[in-house]
Amino acid sequence: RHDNGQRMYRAPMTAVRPVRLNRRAGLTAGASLVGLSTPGTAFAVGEPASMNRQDHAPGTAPPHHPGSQVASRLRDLADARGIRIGAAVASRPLVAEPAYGDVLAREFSSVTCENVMKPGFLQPSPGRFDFQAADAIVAFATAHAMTIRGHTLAWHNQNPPWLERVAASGENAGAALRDHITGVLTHYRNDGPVPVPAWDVVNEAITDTGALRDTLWARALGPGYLADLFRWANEADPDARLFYNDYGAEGMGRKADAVYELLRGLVQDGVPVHGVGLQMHVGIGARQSPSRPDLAANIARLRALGLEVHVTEMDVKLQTGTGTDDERLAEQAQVYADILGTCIEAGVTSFTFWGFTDAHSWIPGFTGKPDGALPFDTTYAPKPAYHALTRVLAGG
Ligand code: 9MR
Repeated sequence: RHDNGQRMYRAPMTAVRPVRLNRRAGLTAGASLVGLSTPGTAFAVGEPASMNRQDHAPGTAPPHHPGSQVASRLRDLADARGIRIGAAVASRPLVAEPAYGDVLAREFSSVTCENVMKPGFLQPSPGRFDFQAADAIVAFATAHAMTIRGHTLAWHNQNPPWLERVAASGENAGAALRDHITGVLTHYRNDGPVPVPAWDVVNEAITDTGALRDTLWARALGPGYLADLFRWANEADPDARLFYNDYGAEGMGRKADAVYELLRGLVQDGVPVHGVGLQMHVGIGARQSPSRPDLAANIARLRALGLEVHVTEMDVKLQTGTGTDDERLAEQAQVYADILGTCIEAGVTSFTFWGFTDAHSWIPGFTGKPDGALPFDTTYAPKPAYHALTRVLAGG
């Protein structure tokens, strides 16, 4: 089933109201940030009227949001360390909640579209590309001097039904995927008007036990398919930095070994792969996150292949731990700090969270339990994790 990936924002139709668009974000009236809404209208779902976006003129101070004031921004501290600090961005709150865009622009120097650059959004029917929602996020990023990580060209989830059918038929599957990659990277070419410097070309192609995952693309194109995808991407935009992205391959272990071997083979064969994304969906509690030595060793061997290493989707679940709320938040802060510190020492160049506020996180929808896995709480106030991250970035 094609999942539009916005399940957690759905609310009864009675709660749907139009909201004003954010001029500061570089959006034009009529742009739709919401994949499912009628072009020409953007909707906020289930927000109180007071959350409607209040525009303010460029160059003036953003409106005050309770609890959101901080001493030093993550992005300034990260700049000084030579690392990008990023967040995955959802389209709806960027339009509907003033604090969302304000904190995003204030704290982060990189954005990833949480959903809208996936094939189901970018090519909903054969040959008809729809870049509107993705370009709105790119425009926001550009307006705030942030870089963009493109995510993702090939995956086994969030494909449009027509592409799934083509892949299943086996006929013209390679041509369809190649056309998709070429269409997307041509739009986002680095010598064009909407450059996207880095792409997750392939997402999650290895299983938890280290085998090649049996996906629609592996079935249609055969076991050597990954090399072709990187070559097609490189042909479409020779300046794009091309990444392999996966979860559960951060520390040492069977899956990390398999990802390493895959990349070693690609590099050896001269395939244009430039980096690896370690997703870093981890948690508090025993064995819920990689140890510092394991993480450092894995990053070191990947870098020894000549690859750039990014952390691409970090969050730290609280539900995997025990203790009082304060104890769990302190443990979460320690996990964030340990991993960021290890990554900086090991030469990671970009560090992205999968969201940034607990108001919008995939974790509760996925696990069926409330959580709080991100550095800002639901009111956009910085949590202990945020302060721990700033201390690590400041070198303390
Ligand atoms: O956060 C995304 C969520 O909104 C979507 O429903 C989901 C669909 O599978 O994808 C989530 O993002 C995933 C990312 O694209 C790849 N790594 C795992 C992320 C969390 O599931």
